[in-house]
Amino acid sequence: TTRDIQKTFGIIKPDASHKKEDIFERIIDEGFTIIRHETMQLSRERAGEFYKEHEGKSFYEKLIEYMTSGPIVVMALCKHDAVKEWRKLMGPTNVDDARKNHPTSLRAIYGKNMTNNAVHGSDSLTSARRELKFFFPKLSVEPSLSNQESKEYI
Ligand code: DGI
Repeated sequence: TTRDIQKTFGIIKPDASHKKEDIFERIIDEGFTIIRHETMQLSRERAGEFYKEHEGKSFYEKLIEYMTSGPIVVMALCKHDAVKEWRKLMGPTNVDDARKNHPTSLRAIYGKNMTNNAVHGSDSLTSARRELKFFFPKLSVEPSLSNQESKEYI
């Protein structure tokens, strides 16, 4: 069921990465386990591959510029229903909407505008598996695990 322990993938984007410690604290307060985290610089090539579904869209160039403009923090997160829960903690893509309607979300607090929106999160279990593999190739990406089993994987 969706209450099973899941893994999801998140990014703290370039202009929130200096707030990494505050954001980690909030993530842990919300009941997530940060299984892995790594600060890195994304190349244009890797950014393009990661965001290939958006290639050709009006905001694509801006998005690639932004994501390669400074260090990012990639994270493997674990919780019950982690995919949905992490999206909820992030808040909506549009920071104005986040501030108005989800004022305690990470995008409301750390986001600046539609492009510079502080955090990324996988939007489904399928993308979580793809994105975890992309950044953490050695991590097991079982789609869902019972509490009992999860001990062996985390
Ligand atoms: O999953 P999300 O990050 O919430 O949103 P997404 O997968 O649809 O888009 C990926 C990122 O691309 C998003 O975080 C910000 C950027 N983006 C999406 N739609 C727009 C956009 N940026 C601009 N400037 N305008 C858009 O309409």
